[in-house]
Amino acid sequence: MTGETAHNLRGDYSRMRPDYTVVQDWAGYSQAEHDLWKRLYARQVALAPKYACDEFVDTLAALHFGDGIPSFEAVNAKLGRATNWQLVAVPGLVPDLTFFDHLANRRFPVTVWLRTPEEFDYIVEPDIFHDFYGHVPLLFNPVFADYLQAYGRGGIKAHELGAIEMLSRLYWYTVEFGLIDTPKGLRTYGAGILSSGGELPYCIDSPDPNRIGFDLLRIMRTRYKIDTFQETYFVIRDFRELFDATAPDFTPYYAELSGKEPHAPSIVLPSDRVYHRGAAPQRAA
Ligand code: HBI
Ligand code: FE
Repeated sequence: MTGETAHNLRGDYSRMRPDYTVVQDWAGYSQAEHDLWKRLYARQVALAPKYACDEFVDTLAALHFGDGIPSFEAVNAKLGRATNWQLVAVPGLVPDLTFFDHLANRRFPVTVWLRTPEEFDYIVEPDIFHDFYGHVPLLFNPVFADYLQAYGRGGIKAHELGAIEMLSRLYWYTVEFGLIDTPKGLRTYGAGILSSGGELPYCIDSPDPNRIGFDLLRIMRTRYKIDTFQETYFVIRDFRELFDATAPDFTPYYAELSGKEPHAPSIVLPSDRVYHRGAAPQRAA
């Protein structure tokens, strides 16, 4: 989310440090919250083998955080050894530049509050289940972990160039809603999908959305919606493709795209490498 300010968000921003980090206060979670976490986890982990990439499923199996809300401290010991990343507790969404700065320093911001039972199926703002269950397992993958740091560094530069909107589309269509082509067929690695009860089967099984091969400039020019299932998913061949795409300096890409009309989320272009053309009627731009 870009441009959110603290006053219209759910978290408690009253006791945060200048870098927006807070204490997780793991002892403060109620049994009801731990039980809700267990229900959310049980639903998603049952679907993971069929729809999530192996890198996610294998790490999930090794981490054992299904019994209740995890303590970031406990996971940080393992995560630090695996890829030298650390989780930092935050009250919720933080300003773009703060977010990028944490990623650029291999710190992943994880929200401390958990959704209500009424939000079991859907929540707009990222809560601890989305941030932790969706994002943390892939931080154990060395190539993906390096990609995320490169994204953070790119974000700081994009902020200076006024290009955050284009760069956040890259994050949206990869880190949050990306698909990956595997010998077993298409799978997802996107946190927004992995933590969603409905979108996890939908992104692979539904005939409605487009599924198009990864193309950096195409993605940075394609708008997205934050409150519906995606109308288009982009497919990488492997994480190396993602990391290599972020190696060059993006300044010339921003220059090439500036002034050009962004694409609607549902469009399919003649230049697209199409895995699946969506059956949904082309919605209004
Ligand atoms: N803050 N805590 C948190 N988590 C996010 O995923 C996040 C954020 N701030 C901004 C943001 N994401 C995106 O808009 C970035 O792409 C800029
Ligand atoms: Fe996220």
